Formats: sequence, C-alpha cells, structure tokens
Amino acid sequence: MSVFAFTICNFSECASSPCLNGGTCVDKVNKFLCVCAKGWAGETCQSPVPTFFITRTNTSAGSASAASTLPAATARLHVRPSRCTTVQGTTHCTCEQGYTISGRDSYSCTDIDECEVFHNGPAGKLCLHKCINTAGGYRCSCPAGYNVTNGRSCKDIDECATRQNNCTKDQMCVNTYGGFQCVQVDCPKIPHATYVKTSPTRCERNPCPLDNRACSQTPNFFSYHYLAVVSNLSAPRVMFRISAQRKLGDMLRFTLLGGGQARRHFIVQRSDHQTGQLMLVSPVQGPVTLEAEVEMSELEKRVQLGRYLTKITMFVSQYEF
Ligand SMILES: [Ca+2]
Ligand SMILES: [Ca+2]
Repeated sequence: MSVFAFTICNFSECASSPCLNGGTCVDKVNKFLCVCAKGWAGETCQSPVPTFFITRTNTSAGSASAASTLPAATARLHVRPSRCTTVQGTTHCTCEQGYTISGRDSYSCTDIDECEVFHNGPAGKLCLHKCINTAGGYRCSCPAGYNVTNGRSCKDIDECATRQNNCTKDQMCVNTYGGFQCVQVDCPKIPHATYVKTSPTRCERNPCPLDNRACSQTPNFFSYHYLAVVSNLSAPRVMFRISAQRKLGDMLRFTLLGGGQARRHFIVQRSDHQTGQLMLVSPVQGPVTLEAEVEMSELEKRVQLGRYLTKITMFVSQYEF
C-alpha cells in the first residue's frame, strides 16, 4: 500500500519534481504532497514499502520448523504497515499489538517473536511445552495426549474416563500422563499352589491341602497396583504403602524383591508396626515403566504364617507434566 506523507516546502519545490520513484507531486499552500506509486512510501517516496516476508531469522529450531510450515498467507502477515501521523513535521508511527517498528524507516511493523523475546520471563516459561510464534501473537502447544489449559499449561487427557482407549473388556485402562495403558492381571502359575482372581487386581491362593508344606509356603495372595507419575519426581518420596488390614502374627517383615532395576530406584521401609512403604530413592526420566515387588511376611514366634505379595507398576511419563 502507499503511504501518504506531508512536508513543508516552498512553492518552487514541486516544480523541481521532489517525488521520487514515479510519485506524483501535488501542490498545496506552502506544502507539497507526494502521492507515491505502488510499492513506495516516505515523504518523497524514497522508501520502498517492504514486500511481505518472514523477518524472523534468529529463531530456535523448534519455532523455525513451525515457521516453515506456516501457510504463505500467514507468513505474509508477519510484516504489517504501521499507522503514521505527522504533527508539525514530525512523523510518529505505531504498530498494532504484537508488532514492533522495524527497518530503517518507520513504515513497517514486524511481528514480535514472543517465543524468543519472552521465552524465560520473570513469570517463568511462556509455554509449559512448546511456543509457536504467530502473526501478531503466539500460542502454546502440548504433546499428543495433552490439552492446552490456561493458554500455557498442558493437562493430561484421561483416555480411560473419556473412552478414548482401545482396552478390551478383559483389560483395565490405566490413565498415564500423556497416554494410557491397557493392563491385564493374569494370576501367577507357580508350583504347589493355584490362584484365583478375587478382584480385577488381586489373586488369592486356593486353600492348601492339609500337611502340604510346599503349598503353605507360597504367597497367600498377589496384589497388583498401577501408578502413573511424571518424569523426574524429586526423591526420596513415598510411592506406595502396604498395610496389614488386621493384626497378623506378632511381627511383619517387608522386603523388596526383584533385581537391579527395582533396586536402583526403590527401597522398602517400615513406617509403623503394621505398615511398610515403597520409597522412590532417585528421580526417574521417562518414558519408562518400572516394576517393584514387595513381600510382606507374617511371623509368629519367628515362624512364617503367611506371605503377601504386592506388585507395583509405575508408568513414568516422558515429560515433567
Ligand atoms: Ca508473534
Ligand atoms: Ca492420559
């Protein structure tokens, strides 16, 4: 578009063809006015009106890739004309919100890349996950499995509650941060004992034949629990508590079973006479699934009366939200 500008001159200046680049000079009383040809602006049409282009050069890889996918029509909007007023020979130009004066002249406004400029402001990150610069503004985006909330945060979608899952009717849906898991509890098959499912997350041993010592030493039940957590939770922290629901024997013993993976991240502690707790001892970066198995043994005068196994599966998300 053309920009009109006024300047004070004497009568003879229009005669000297002051308007450049094909501009038309119009005589006024003690003034002249240049009506500029298309593509030129300024008092004497000396400035080219910038062709619309993306001026963002110093962008991060993330937003650069976002820019490259912008449709051309959107990209053109990253430069807009300014609004100029001339008062007593001084020109003041302003921009729409989200734009700033750019270039040597004041006639064009460039989109402010809020993602770069305000990336780490006093109020923290502009966007919890990813910032996408737009013409005149910006927006935040979240990974798949999350919705944007409050304009900047990411909230997990509960696929289990909203039926956006494909778990079969034999499976349980476990909502996780950024996704979901379909889990299926199959009772263990171990020698000397048989187990029956008494709830979706519990298998109990069938009564042992009298005097079958091998059977009576197998776990009385297996209990299954699923936790969903975000990455890099601070540690140490209690992840799970195991309590005896009734008074069992004269002593309870809690033991962490299993090998390296569980022992790298977990310990088991007693928190009171009847309760043991599974502690996370080091932060975990996901996505990863950790499993821990805690045995609670019931003893009476040091003789084992029963064993109760709790299997805890922890789904750690990829992100810290
Ligand atoms: Ca912007
Ligand atoms: Ca989810």
